Amino acid sequence: MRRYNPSQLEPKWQKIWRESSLHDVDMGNVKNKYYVIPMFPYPSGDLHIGHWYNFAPTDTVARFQRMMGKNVLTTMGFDSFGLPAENAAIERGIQPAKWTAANIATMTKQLDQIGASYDWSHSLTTSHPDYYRWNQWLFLQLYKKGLAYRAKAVVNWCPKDKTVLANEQVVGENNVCERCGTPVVQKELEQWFFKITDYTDQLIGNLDELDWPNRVKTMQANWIGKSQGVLIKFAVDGLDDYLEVFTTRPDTIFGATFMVVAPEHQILNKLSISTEVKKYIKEAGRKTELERKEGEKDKTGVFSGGYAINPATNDKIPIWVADYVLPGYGTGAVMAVPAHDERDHQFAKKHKLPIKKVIEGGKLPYAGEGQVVKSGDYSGMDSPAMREKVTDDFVKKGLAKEQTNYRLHDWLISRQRYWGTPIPIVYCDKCGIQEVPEKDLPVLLPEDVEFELTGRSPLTDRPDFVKAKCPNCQGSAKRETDTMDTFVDSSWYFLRYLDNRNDKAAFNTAIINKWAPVDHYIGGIEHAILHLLYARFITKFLRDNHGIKFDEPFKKLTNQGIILGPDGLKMSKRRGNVVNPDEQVKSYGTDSLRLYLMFMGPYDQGGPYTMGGIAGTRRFLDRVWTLTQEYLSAKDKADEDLEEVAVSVATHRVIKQVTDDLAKLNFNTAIAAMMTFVNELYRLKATDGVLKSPGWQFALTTLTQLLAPFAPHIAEELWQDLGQVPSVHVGHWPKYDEELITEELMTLAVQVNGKVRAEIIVAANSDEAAAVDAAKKDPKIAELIKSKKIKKTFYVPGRLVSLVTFKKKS
Ligand code: ANZ
Ligand code: ZN
Repeated sequence: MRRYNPSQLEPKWQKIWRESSLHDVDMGNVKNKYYVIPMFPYPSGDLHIGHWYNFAPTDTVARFQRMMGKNVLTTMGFDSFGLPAENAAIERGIQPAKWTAANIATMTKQLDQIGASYDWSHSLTTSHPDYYRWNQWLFLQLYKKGLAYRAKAVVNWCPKDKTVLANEQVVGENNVCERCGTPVVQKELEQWFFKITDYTDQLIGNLDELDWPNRVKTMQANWIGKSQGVLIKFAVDGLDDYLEVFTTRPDTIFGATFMVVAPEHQILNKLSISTEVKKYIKEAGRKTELERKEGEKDKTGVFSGGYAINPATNDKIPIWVADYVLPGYGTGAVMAVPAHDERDHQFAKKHKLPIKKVIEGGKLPYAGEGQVVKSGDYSGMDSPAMREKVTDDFVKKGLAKEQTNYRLHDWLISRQRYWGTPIPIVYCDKCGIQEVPEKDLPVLLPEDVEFELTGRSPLTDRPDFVKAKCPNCQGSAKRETDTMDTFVDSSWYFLRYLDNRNDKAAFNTAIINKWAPVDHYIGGIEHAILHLLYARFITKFLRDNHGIKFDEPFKKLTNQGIILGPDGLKMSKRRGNVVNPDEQVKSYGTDSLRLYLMFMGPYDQGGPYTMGGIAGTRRFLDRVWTLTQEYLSAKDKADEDLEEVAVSVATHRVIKQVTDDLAKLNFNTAIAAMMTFVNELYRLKATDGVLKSPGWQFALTTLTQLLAPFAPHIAEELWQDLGQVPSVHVGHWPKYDEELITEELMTLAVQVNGKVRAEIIVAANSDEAAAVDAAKKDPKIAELIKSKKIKKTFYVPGRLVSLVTFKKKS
């Protein structure tokens, strides 16, 4: 008998599929289109098990949909711009372009091992000019609409290297430059932004329509952070000026016992502040926004020396400066209500400021609703009612204005980095900012640059890049040396996949409108916010300006879970618990690895990778193989008259299970159903003695079909062995006969000593003996009655089986 040898048959089929272009899609046939992709990877150089966990199940979805009759497009690309290539260049003295190309070559080979049904002719690499040229085009479209603009923004700045640093390049307790150890300062620089805030309402509004995990929708909504409140003016004592605050709780205004402003607030220029306050402001300027949020618990702050007048009570209340108030949110000033706001409460305790309760409810700080007290004429009202009333009253007095605030800022897209898409702008002394004409795109990124250890972008040291001609006056101009955030690259690549060879346009809109949106997008939860938000924004922009006819880029989204090391901990080189997929393929084969990844747990949860586990799925495939080979050598002796109901019912049942489970991406239960089915076949084989009844051909061909999306290679081989043509992967998904399943079977509750302990499924015509027998074989029941003797049995056909045992046998 032929042995199952995946290391021979897997590469064989991969070659045959590739050479026959089996998975190349007919783009002209859009009636049944199904566009499913994983999130494309950054080419770090090694395909790790997390990639497999994203890509293999995505391919299973693609193969399943194809067999269900869909015209499926699935492909793969590389998100190849970004900082790691620059770091590698500095560490190893290799050009980012070369390093990236080498990594892509390695990963492409590793990707082949997955046995995925990619149509590689739709692939793309974002660091190639034929892609990033269209990034530049996109930038210009946004610019023409006023949605790409330049403005000052605070950045991390190393005064020694004279360079901007990303947050992760600011290290240590004292926030020093990762390269030279100099303390990092915050500096305002001109940066490029995309005006995503023009789309805020739609970005929230459309969330409802999406077939996405609720968790992701909530994260997006929180990130956008829509908050309805009021702007209220507080006069500043002794100045002809006022402090404006943003509050969502104007009903607590009688409890505002002090004010807090951000260290950056302009009012501080007008108050005469002490050196202590100046020092505090300077220190706050050194912290990043993230650190300020983290350090919030300390509630540091200083009294500014100034006072404001609470417009509700006319009390003079002190103005404090504290870095828990963020300059970029609301007005950068708050009315502090320590009785009803957690942060204000902590601050008041620490700095011994008065706390005045104005809402009845629980223990302070009480942030809920309740009856208003100590609030003048408003006392006695419910807090929501007061909110409306006090807002109205203050608006009438010209002291307040209703306002909706968002946490979402415009998208800062410029990076003072080399390995990214050059921004297509030049600066002319005479004409100012000038866009590079579309016909002159791409602005090519030089691929042979020198990395000075200064950390400065090598582009700034390349006169041949920087020197440009002004498109307006033809005079000399300077080219923009900032490059784009790589999130720009990934914000529309799924559209370019569809028309990736187009050298006249970013894409042909007619093709996009036929094939997009993506029907199913699968990837990690780490992209729940930024990548998806940016892709949604760019899609809406293209809809408004470039004829795209849909609102959202990804109809359905699935997030996979995380694979842990065999020890149950996060995989890391340091811990030595990293599982290398190449080695797993070598030892067990691609199909076993794919199957195991989908069997180990619910897909959105992941779990620990165990060697025993993959050995188990390999054993399962061995059993499938052996059974099929045994059948093949016995089938000539088939006996047409043999009874085959059991085989047939079991087969129809497993089709239904796997079909239903796959549609819901319940890979693990689908695989478990196939395992149960194979066990059942082995049991039937043992009873029949030989594999002679005609039902076996049906059972085994069906099994290969069901296995095909999961373990495509062994399925193809056995399909051929069973005499089937053409490829199992272009054939149809098996259908089940609903009647055969439901008519032939019934569910019975099993009682032990009067309590329902299990449910069993038995043939509909079972008599009492058969039902009792089946009940005793149920694992749960078997365990319960293990050391007991049955005294009496009881049977209600279609309803239940009841077992009564003797009290413990002595
Ligand atoms: C008084 C008050 C009383 C507040 C109370 C809350 C509870 P969201 O919902 O997130 O928009 N706030 C306003 N600007 C701030 C800033 N720049 N930095 C830090 N906090 C700021 O939060 C709005 C609330 O956050 C505002 O309502 C304000 O505190 C605070 F019982 O005003 B509240
Ligand atoms: Zn000019």
